[in-house]
Amino acid sequence: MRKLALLTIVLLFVGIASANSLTVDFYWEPVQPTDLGEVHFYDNSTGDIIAWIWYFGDGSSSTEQNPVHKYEDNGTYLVRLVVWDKYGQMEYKEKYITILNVPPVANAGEDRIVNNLTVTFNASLSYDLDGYIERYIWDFGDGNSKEGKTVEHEYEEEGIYNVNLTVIDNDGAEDYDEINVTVDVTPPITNYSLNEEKEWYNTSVIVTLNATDNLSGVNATYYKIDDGDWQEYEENFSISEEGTHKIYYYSIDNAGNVEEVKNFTIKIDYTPPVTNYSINATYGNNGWIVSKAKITLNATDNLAGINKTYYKIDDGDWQEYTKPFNFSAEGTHKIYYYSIDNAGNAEEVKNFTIKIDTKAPTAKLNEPQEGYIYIAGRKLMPTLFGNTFIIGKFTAEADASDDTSGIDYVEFILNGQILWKDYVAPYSVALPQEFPFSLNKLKVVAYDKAGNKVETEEISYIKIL
Ligand SMILES: [Ca+2]
Ligand SMILES: [Ca+2]
Ligand SMILES: [Ca+2]
Ligand SMILES: [Ca+2]
Repeated sequence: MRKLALLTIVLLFVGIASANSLTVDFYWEPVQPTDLGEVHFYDNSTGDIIAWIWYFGDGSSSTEQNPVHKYEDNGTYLVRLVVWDKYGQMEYKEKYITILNVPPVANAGEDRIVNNLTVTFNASLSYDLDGYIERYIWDFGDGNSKEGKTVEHEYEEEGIYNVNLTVIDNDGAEDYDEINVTVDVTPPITNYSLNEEKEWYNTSVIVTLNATDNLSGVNATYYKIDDGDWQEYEENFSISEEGTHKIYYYSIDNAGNVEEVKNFTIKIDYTPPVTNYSINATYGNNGWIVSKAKITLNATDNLAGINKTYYKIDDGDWQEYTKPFNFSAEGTHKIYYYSIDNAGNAEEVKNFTIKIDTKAPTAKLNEPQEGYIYIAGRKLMPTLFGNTFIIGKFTAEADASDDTSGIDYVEFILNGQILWKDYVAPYSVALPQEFPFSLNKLKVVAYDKAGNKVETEEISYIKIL
């Protein structure tokens, strides 16, 4: 019984002590909450608390010890916590909680490159999580500004502009974003260069294209050769096919401006000219010319055209051919010739032989001589009145020579008829014996190989036997 009484006293004491120590307090997390997130309230009171009532200040309440509450909007609210202990005591505490607005997020879009002075700006990727954006203010970077979610602005000139977007939400909070807008309305400029500047080439040609752009930079350069396909230029290329070629080219900048197509011409010729000769002259026999010769060189070229024609005679100097020339040197000569075209292609040297013999040979009837008596082929003595007598067999003899083409043959003409043609020196013929006591006339005609001839004077003789 005593024991029980002591326990009761102890319990009473503790109870009184607890009742006396009832305190109320609370805190919340996060410390600076927003209207987007939940707020965790924590009871921090002491005593034998058996009941809690939270008044959140926005009209709602909770009887949990550590409630979670979400505010619908930012603002400052008076939070009250009321507690009761098992002894019936009550305490309360009030604190102001500030629920913050969540600021908006501005989004002006990506950096842009445009090829039009009129540019549309769109801020629709901007947002405000806990409300809405009330104002969109654009600063176009050229001293002008405009308000609106989507706006259009016309720049006066091309350039790179720093565009700023300010957004303001329904609680007055702001955010900024900026983008660079490159306004480029000028196409790029492409130039070409060649490894060598010439009108005609006899080698392949290396073409280099170089493009520059004022603002946005060159995106790509294209070219095509003659009727070929357009291809993107990456590095220099060569043109090697013979002929006249047109190369077309242009570039596009990163804004999409397209340069007008330009072109240039390359002319390639690998083929040497062809020169032919012709000889205007009177031809005799055996290819011999028996007059002056006029020599014409005629050159043609497939593409570039003839630059010069040269010729030389035998071991002489080369000279430029300008017009047909006369040639009259006696004998056999070689004429060399070739041409060069305007691309520098030289023809292989060719030659032809020209043989000229304009001079008659010389001839002389050696036997018989006029004014002698011949017996059995032997010359005996001169006659008194210059007559010539031949008795018995007799062989007439002649000399003939030609300096240039040489003797072809010698004719012995007896009484106007060809008695004998002798092709081999010494030239001779046995005189006929059929007509005794006849008066005869004999002469010699010598021909050179070109067909030139010479006649000796006729001599007369009386054949006795
Ligand atoms: Ca907001
Ligand atoms: Ca440009
Ligand atoms: Ca040629
Ligand atoms: Ca001759």
